Amino acid sequence: MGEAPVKLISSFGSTFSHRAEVALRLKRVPYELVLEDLPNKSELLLTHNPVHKKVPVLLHGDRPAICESLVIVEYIDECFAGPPLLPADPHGRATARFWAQFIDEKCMKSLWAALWMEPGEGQRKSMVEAKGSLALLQEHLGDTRFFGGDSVGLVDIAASGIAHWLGVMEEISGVTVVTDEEFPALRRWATRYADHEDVKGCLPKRDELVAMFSAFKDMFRAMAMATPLH
Ligand SMILES: N[C@@H](CCC(=O)N[C@@H](CS)C(=O)NCC(=O)O)C(=O)O
Repeated sequence: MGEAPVKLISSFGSTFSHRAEVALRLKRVPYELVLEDLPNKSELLLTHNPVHKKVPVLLHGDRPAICESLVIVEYIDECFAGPPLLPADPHGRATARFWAQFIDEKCMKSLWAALWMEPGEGQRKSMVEAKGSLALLQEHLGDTRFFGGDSVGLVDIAASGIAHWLGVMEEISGVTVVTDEEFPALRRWATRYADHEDVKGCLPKRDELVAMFSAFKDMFRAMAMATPLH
């Protein structure tokens, strides 16, 4: 099965798609990248992810598609040889999954609200929550190079949005969450992650992200206000 062709349905600038692509690169899996225009979703995407209609979607041979970025990363890890993305022991694996889920459920949601809500009580509470969650994440990192130890693993991949996309969103929204003073270890990790050879090869350029996401500023604000965290 390992040799069957791999196709990744992705979209430019998608942090979730980056997760799947970087996993393929770290494992040295040849793949074809199919870029979606999300406002005009293709039949390919709608057919293979009829439930969420979102990227990334992984197609491996003629098996049914795999959806959801973290599920895809784990599938790639199990299916292909190459450096492991999760620890070998069940406890280590469970711990990595816990932190990957923490990033999506706690960090990303509060960061989004802190960055994009109108100034006020809700935004202030979201900022406190975002910084509290990032502080826990930083504590979990400790003084290791990567969350995965000496090499990039599931948690690093899950946190890629914090490493590369957060700075872009901070610039566009005019709200700063992560500074060198408050989060020195997290900032060092972010640089290390973005400088990693396999990561670099599939990170969208910062200025292109700024250009793209600037156009969505009003939409982001409206979305954050429509579903406030607090
Ligand atoms: N939980 C999903 C989130 C994927 C996601 O939100 N993808 C966005 C692009 S970054 C998307 O396809 N959006 C299209 C839409 O919401 O219609 C994952 O981890 O894969």
